[in-house]
Amino acid sequence: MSNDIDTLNARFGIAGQLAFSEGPGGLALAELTNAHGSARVLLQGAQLIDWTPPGQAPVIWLSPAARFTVGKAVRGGVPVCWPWFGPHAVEADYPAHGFARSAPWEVMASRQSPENAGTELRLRLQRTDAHVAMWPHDCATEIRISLAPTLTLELVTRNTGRVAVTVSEALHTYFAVSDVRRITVEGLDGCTFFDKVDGGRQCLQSGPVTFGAETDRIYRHTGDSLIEDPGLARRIRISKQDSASTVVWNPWIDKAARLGDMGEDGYLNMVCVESGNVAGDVVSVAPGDAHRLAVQYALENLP
Ligand code: TA6
Repeated sequence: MSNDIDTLNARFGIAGQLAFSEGPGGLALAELTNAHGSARVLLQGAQLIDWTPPGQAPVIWLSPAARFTVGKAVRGGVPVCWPWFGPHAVEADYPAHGFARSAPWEVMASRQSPENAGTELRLRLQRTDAHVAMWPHDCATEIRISLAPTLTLELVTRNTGRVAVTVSEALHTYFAVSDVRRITVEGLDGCTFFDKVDGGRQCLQSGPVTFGAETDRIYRHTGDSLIEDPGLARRIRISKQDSASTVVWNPWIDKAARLGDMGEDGYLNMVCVESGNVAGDVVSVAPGDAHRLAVQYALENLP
């Protein structure tokens, strides 16, 4: 199915709630709008790049230097890391974080959700020969995005083949913060983590996570986490289901400069808190089964 804008609007548009357009770099864009705010989703990578509740600053960070290029993940938003997280275990030239985040996805469905006055969009990964060459398994990969009182993303891996498949995955969410030096990430106290800045050393988290240098940690963690942002007088609550890993990342100064698309001091205004199943917590999906990784993001006012 093509991502022809007129066809998309005819088939899936919802008056006043969901419209498709040609976005930056000519990439097809879905814009969701309702009483709970607005969100924008690139069909490439099924990458949400904006979520702004009413009266709030954007909750999701998009690099001011983001490049919108066909076949390349955009810096910021919610990149979908699938069917592997990080570098490929064997093939160094395979794309980091898998191929889903830079691939074409097709719209499967859209609906108003009367139960919560929300708007929902469902997308499916379009398998290409290149994908099959890198990952020769039969899977249908879908994502459901719902703009409602909370923002929900649900990544579904459906095994349509005859043998079990193993995936590592993450919703690699960039959250917008006032100043990363003045926020804390709560909810990880007592969790073990691999410190990727220190050679993957296993450590134990004590108290909240604070930021004063490059931070790249894979926590074994299944509960909620909270980004406390006094500068914006808000807390972002991150709830998740079927996720054994939480990744916390800020590139800080030198890595941000090496990345080249973080913008001037962009690292100060973002933190990644990623929900997934990575490192030792890969997921095996039996033939005919489906695995659902889901997150809900909600804002709370700080007193
Ligand atoms: O999730 C953290 C991480 O794995 C970091 O190590 C860093 O590589 C980051 O992802 C961004 O990766 P990307 O391929 O998007 O530049």
